[in-house]
Amino acid sequence: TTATATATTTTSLNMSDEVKKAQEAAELAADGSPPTIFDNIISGKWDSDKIHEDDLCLAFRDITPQAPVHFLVIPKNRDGLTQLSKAREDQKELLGHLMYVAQMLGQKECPDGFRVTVNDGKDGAQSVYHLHLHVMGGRQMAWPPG
Ligand code: TR5
Repeated sequence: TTATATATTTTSLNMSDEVKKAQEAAELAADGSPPTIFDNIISGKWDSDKIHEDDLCLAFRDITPQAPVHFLVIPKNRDGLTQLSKAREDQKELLGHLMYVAQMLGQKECPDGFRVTVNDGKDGAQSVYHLHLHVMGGRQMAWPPG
């Protein structure tokens, strides 16, 4: 009985794993990675407080602000840029554009200065795998960061 129960459990686990994989595969973004919440923001499916949009990027306010001013700048087409350390050489211009837009909006909203942060991977405490620049300001920032 124990063996049968174990076999049944294993089989149903395998089946649900397969179903899960199939569901995930069906939902993969164009670059082959799972989509993130930012896809819903880019498509307009979810509301966001947008402060800038152009052909290449979008900037919107962070839902959990860590400073009086806290917004994110993201590429509209992720194209493999799940995180900064996945950047390809042909994406240098896009990376420069994101940085340029970050400072343009940053100096407008925070004339006394601001901070631009990119969290990369586990040790960088990244939680959303679609590259984003955090721009924070409107108060004295501390150093070193946590
Ligand atoms: O931790 P990392 O560096 O990956 O930053 C992800 C950021 O996305 C965090 O600062 C979150 O607060 C932010 N975030 C998460 C959600 C969200 C958001 N910013 C704006 N709008 C959001 N929506 C609608 N949903 C989120 N889950």
